[in-house]
Amino acid sequence: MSLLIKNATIVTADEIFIGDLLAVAGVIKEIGAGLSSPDAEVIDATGKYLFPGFIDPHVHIYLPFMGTVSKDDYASGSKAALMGGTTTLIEMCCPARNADPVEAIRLWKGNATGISSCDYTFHMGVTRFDETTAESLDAIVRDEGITSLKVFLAYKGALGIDDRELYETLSFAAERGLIVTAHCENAELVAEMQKKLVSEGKTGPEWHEPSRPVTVEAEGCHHLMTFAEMTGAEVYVVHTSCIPAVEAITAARARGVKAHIETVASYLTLDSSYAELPNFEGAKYVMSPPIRSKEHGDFLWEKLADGTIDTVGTDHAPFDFKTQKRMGHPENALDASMNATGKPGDFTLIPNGIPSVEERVKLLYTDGVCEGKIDLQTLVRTASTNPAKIFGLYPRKGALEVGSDADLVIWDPEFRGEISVTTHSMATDYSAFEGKAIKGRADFVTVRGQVLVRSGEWAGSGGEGEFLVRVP
Ligand code: DUC
Ligand code: ZN
Ligand code: ZN
Repeated sequence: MSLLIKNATIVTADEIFIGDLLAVAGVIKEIGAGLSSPDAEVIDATGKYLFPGFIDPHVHIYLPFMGTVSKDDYASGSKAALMGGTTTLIEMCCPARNADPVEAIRLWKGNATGISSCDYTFHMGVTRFDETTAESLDAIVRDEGITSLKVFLAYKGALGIDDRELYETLSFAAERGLIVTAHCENAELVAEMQKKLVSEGKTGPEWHEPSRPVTVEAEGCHHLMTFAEMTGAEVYVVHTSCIPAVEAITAARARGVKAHIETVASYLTLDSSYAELPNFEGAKYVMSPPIRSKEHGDFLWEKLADGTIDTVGTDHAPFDFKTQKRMGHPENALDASMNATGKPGDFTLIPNGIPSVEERVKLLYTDGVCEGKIDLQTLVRTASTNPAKIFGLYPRKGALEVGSDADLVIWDPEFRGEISVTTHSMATDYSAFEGKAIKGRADFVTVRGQVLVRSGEWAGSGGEGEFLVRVP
């Protein structure tokens, strides 16, 4: 099946021009002016942007975490992604510390196979490094087509690893040309701050941010940078939220460390006041690292625009408000054993995460492009092209080039709407962006030429996505 998109304003990471694009058998066949193809479905994109499919480099679809499991599956998660213009998902495979890594990646892949409508791959979580780990990871790279790893410097006693394990993971990756993504917060400091605040009776969601202040994140980043410098590993800091964290990474870059920086849409468009909302509503905004005060968000926009920050993901981690987030409510604590003090009901029990895979591009467009904080090319560069380049998917993904996959987003800049839980496709019972006015939407979205969103409506049937094999 062929698709001919006419008169679009074609936007890539490097240029903007008006033209036509012909996709045949799932790949881009021709880009130019006055194209015709008798067999093709023709879409008139006059007055609309044509973007390469957006890539979310950081999502959780299946996440057993903090005593519960995230809410989406690949049916809802990939549909939500596509409705928002995201055509490729890179999910974190996060096995329990005692789990077998090969079994884990097969479990995570199995969740997506035949169900995901997006194309997808995984960062392999290293939650333990012992004498068997190198062999398992080699098998995962060779047999499962994975080339990026994920480590947590936070979540002590759960997903987190210690310094010896960090050293071994980075050395292993450096030897094999793999990239290591990392959640950077000092786990000991978080644990101590949590204990202190809860013992002082500071138990509401608004105390989550003070328990993991910017210094704690900056220390985590500096820590990772030191280990990357010592081992020569290429690293990627996920969900960078604040000024000192970016500064710790740029200082390391100046010393020659190969480090990439990701931020997420929630840090750019929300601020710490949301976690202070009454009636436990603040729990909706609890994620880690926490959402910071506005000055940090402003700084992140600047660093996105000037190219310091490489990518924007979401850290989509969907938990229901009425049940899961309420695990940290005094009246509804489900598992007192996880509490830092042994008492039920405090912010340390609120599952960390914000559902956002559907909203990333809308938020970047509305609050970034329309407000003059970033230009269209920066949108494409940070939300599509750079993730593809960094994670070995370019130019199959992240590009509008002859031979690239026909992952296409026709964006209507005139559309005006509002974000709401009543219309979103994510499985959660709330939206962190409820009532937000939105400019623009993904009108048509294709994955390898298959039209999965048509005139802003879902047109997929599920399972159209493919696993993306990568090689180091
Ligand atoms: N941070 C979150 O907020 N949720 C999932 C995991 C993480 O690192
Ligand atoms: Zn994280
Ligand atoms: Zn994450």
